[in-house]
Amino acid sequence: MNYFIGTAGSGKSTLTGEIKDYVENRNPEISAITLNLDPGVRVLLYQPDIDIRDYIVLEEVMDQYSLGPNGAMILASDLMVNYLDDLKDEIDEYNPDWIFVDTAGQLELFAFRETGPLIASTLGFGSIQRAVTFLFDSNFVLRPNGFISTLLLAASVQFRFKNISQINVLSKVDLLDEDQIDMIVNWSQDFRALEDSTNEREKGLIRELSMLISEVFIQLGSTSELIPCSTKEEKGLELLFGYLQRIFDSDNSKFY
Ligand SMILES: Nc1nc2c(ncn2[C@@H]2O[C@H](COP(=O)(O)OP(=O)(O)O)[C@@H](O)[C@H]2O)c(=O)[nH]1
Ligand SMILES: [Mg+2]
Repeated sequence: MNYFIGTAGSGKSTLTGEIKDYVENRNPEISAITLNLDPGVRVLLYQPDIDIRDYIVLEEVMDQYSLGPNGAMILASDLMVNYLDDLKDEIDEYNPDWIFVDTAGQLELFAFRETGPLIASTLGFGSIQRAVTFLFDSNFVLRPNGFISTLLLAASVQFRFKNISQINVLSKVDLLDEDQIDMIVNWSQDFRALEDSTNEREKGLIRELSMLISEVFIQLGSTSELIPCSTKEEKGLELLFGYLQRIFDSDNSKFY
């Protein structure tokens, strides 16, 4: 069971649909389903197998509680916990090998309120294996400042989902050239390279921040290393799925 988490527009929904197709096309013996946990999304390019919108309709929440779209999104996210048994029943009916979970457009709704971690622990009932894949949007990480802000977010997400292994993905790499991809991946592996790319005035701050962040990842048993992916060019899906399989293979209990 893998949760895709990232800032609005980082590519979560697209990757959810694409990785399911990738897994099923490449490995016909593996069954995979998608679960949409974004109650506010209007159009999805994939057809989710299980959909929170069957239980919660944003417009109805707005009407019923006289809320605007932002307030209704927060409430709708919180209300998801009322339908966990229904979601579990649907999952049981599919009994899949893998579940790819698409989360709310705005990551704070899922990651920073109580709902997300609660859902992840409740749906991860029994010995179902879970992972979080955090998306770094290529549009925002080309400069050290943007990179480090996203890294801070990734670290907070890892901190919120402490017991769950996290994989970090650089999404939409078709928007970058090879040198830029190498540079950013290098930053994620070697914070000194990040410091070297930073201007003199900010070097000290970047050094301190990156050391702290790296410590968060290490303490929680993961790494900040980025996997470059593009759904547009079908790039990196194999590598990402390989990482996910390794997380789950390291534990011999049943996984979803
Ligand atoms: N260039 C490019 N655009 C992408 C890629 N993946 C998603 N997008 C675009 O990014 C936008 C947001 O994607 P979406 O999956 O809805 O993001 P979400 O808000 O995180 O679910 C859409 O316009 C997608 O077409 C990619 O690999 N490359
Ligand atoms: Mg989405």
